[in-house]
Amino acid sequence: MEKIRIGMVGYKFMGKAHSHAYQDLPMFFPDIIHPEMKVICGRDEKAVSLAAKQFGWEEYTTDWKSLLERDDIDLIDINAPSDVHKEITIAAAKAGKHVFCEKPLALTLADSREMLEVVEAAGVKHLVGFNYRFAPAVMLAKKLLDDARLGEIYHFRACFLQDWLVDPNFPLAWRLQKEVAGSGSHGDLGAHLIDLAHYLIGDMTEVIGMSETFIKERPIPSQMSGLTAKGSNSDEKAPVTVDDATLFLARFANGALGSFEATRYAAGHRCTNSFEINGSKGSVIFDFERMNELQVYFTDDKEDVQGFRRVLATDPSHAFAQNWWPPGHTIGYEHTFIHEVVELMESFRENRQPVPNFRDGVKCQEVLEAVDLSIEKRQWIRISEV
Ligand code: SOE
Repeated sequence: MEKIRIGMVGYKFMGKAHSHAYQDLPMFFPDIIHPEMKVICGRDEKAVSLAAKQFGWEEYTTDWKSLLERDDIDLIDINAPSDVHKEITIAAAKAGKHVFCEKPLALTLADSREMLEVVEAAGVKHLVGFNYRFAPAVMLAKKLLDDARLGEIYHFRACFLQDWLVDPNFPLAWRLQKEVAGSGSHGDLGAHLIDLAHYLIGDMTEVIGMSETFIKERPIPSQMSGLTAKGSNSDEKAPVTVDDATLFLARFANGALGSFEATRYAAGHRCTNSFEINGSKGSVIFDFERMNELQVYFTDDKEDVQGFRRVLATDPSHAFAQNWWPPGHTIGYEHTFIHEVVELMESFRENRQPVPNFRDGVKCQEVLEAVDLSIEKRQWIRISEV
């Protein structure tokens, strides 16, 4: 197999990020299987035709079902809003196509389980878009944990803080509508934290949460243009049906304690996706806004120089670094998607499932749902209950 031929549904924020990854990959990873950007699909013909040209797709269509009928497409990339993930995934897998789906996998846990069942029965490859795993500094934290260099783990403390909803006139985007997005900050931002927790620390056993919708109604958008849109032309308002912020506590199977905070109301925080891990032999701190760095502390450093050191994850010993620039020449957000696609392409060569796949997507959805249930019941919920 020389190339994986892609049909992509969605062309906005994630569509651009994925397209860029497909475009850039061959230049920096010449020795692996490459994607072929066949067809991009979107509902608005004018917009999708422009995206096709700008992002480098061979063709465009407004009918996603037509992608499934084509013999020259191997994989469907779904980055349209969450309410269409399930239908497209199931149809794609049944048509024998591999699936790369953005997070959160589905609107509900039951839907995500059904999606997993179908892709497994179809024997296709499945990848879920938890791109932050692929920041080399996060992968360095994972290596330190796997090598037991932080010892026994006591704490995982994570925040995903954004501030694009602080403006009460920010319009009612699809991410604020439950029937399209499933949930608000919880599924959009918290999902990334939950996945990082699973990747780095392991399974959670129980959770308890709280959430709030601070601004209950917002202007109906005349047109949305991404997260930076300000205000709306419409005077008419409609209810926000998702959480603005969700916080929860968790216990991990290995005995560690976790705390999680996801909000779009943290003024001044544009994209603070951060975590801290404390173990018996040391700690690490990661903040996505300084994504090339991992702060590392070891308890056995000599007392007179003890303290957090800033490790730049750009040396040849760090994940993916050899394919980029000389040490100290940093990479960005878009590279997490390129690394994600490298994992996808390598899974074809190595004849295995890529990671994170739909099993990880379902595990994340279990925690999302357990937290929702705990909020509803105002009590701790075991993950095994959902
Ligand atoms: C918007 O809140 C958003 O783009 C999320 O949807 C992404 O998953 C996250 O990576 C950045 O913020």
